[in-house]
Amino acid sequence: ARCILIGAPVEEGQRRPGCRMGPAAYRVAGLAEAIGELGHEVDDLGDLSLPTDLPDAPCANPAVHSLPQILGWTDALRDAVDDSLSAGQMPIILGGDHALALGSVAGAAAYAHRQSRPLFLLWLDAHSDFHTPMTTTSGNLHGTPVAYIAGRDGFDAFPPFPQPIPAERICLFGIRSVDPAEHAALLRHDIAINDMRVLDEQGIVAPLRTFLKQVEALQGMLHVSLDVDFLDPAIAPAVGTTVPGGTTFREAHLVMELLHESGLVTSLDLVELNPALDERSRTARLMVDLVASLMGKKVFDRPTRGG
Ligand code: DIR
Ligand code: MN
Ligand code: MN
Ligand code: MN
Repeated sequence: ARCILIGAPVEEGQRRPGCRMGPAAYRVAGLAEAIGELGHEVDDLGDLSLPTDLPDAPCANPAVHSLPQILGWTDALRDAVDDSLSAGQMPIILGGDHALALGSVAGAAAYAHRQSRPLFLLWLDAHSDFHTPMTTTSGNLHGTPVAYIAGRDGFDAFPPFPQPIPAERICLFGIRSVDPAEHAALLRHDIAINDMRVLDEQGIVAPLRTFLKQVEALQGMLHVSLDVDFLDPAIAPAVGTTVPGGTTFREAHLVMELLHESGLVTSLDLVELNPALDERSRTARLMVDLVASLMGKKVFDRPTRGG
């Protein structure tokens, strides 16, 4: 693949400072080198910056903060991802908190729409991020991208999402923290919810293969959004919203290896890394290793098993 790294130092989607250092931490941990060693072409676009003339955007929900900044980031990310897909590249977004996915997935959706290809979304996260700006009680917009992508109401301040992704093409994977308003809304949608209970019972392989088969059957594009808190806090401490009971080292690598073997991934977000909370870069290095698995790193080549 021809990869393009896009730094997105977004940290206004939540309240704890530090995610703006994420892109630098990935570079220090050797992300470009790890991808290059696997034989891929890799360019680094550098960091996007927040547009200076931000819209004045009042929100009916007084809890919501930093809306103008997030609207600015959404525009910048959407254009950057659309442009790199249009140039035949695989965008890898170095976050930055998860609010950046409001824009990155919009860019992928705009491109997919022009190509008349269906876009699928794999959301690797402890959280469902299914709030709207009207239902969030924390006011943190990093908890809203899946709702925007699915075309829920309540995003009046945002540009209309280009071609919302139908619920049956969205797969939540690894979730174990869902707020009451998200829970109620998820029950009204047909989104595949592979929460930790499902993964404990079935393992990661069967649910993931089921989803990937759907992508393959429609020759879809696949955007993967990887939140650091998908991982268990014991192996990935550098995130502001740790939730116990996350995926293990081996489970996470296996997800990445299966994604590689599928050959279906067309864009990728790496989000919520907060280097101020890391321990000698171990979370950043784990994320780099996971990307390497996604890009084809393995110990032995094995014939791909059908499934
Ligand atoms: C919580 C936490 N559901 C909220 N969300 C996220 O603030 O809306 N934490 N995404 O990472
Ligand atoms: Mn453009
Ligand atoms: Mn998230
Ligand atoms: Mn999360």
